[in-house]
Amino acid sequence: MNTAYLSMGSNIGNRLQHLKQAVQLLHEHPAITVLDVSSVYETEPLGLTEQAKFLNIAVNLETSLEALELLNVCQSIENKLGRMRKIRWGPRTVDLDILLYNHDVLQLENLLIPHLRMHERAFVLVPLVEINPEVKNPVTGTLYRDEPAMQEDGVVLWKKVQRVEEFLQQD
Ligand code: GSY
Repeated sequence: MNTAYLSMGSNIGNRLQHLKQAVQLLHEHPAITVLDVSSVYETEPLGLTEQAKFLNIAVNLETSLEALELLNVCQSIENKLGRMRKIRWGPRTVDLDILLYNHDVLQLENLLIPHLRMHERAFVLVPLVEINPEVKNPVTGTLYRDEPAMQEDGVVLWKKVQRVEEFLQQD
């Protein structure tokens, strides 16, 4: 069995609902068990700053899928929930990024693990470290909680979450 960490973000429409639907679809997949979901954080947009704030979460899951198969599942969830990839750095209904897959380092054409620049993004690190403070960069061995980006502003706790079921049931 493999373990993976995902980052999810939404800044269009009912942001919380989009994140919940994405987690629900992962949860329903026969080869995936969602183990943990972070609290929900409201975050300042990176890239195009003239856009709505994001809600971001991190998810820990267990899966029998290979990394590329998991990527396909993530992309089909993005498509199902109406993500459009028209504007680079632009607004999105929901974005699912694989951050870590076991302790693997993968450099495939369409998949980099660990996710490129994740260690520089507070909106990725803060939710990730909440669900596992011991998680390390598989390339450098550095604890993600020790990354300077953890101290950046622009990431505010929006809704406390303690269990996956609670997250999926909340309104
Ligand atoms: O990389 C994921 C999509 N995204 C985000 C995001 O999820 N959160 C914040 N705060 N800014 C972002 N810019 C992009 S692109």
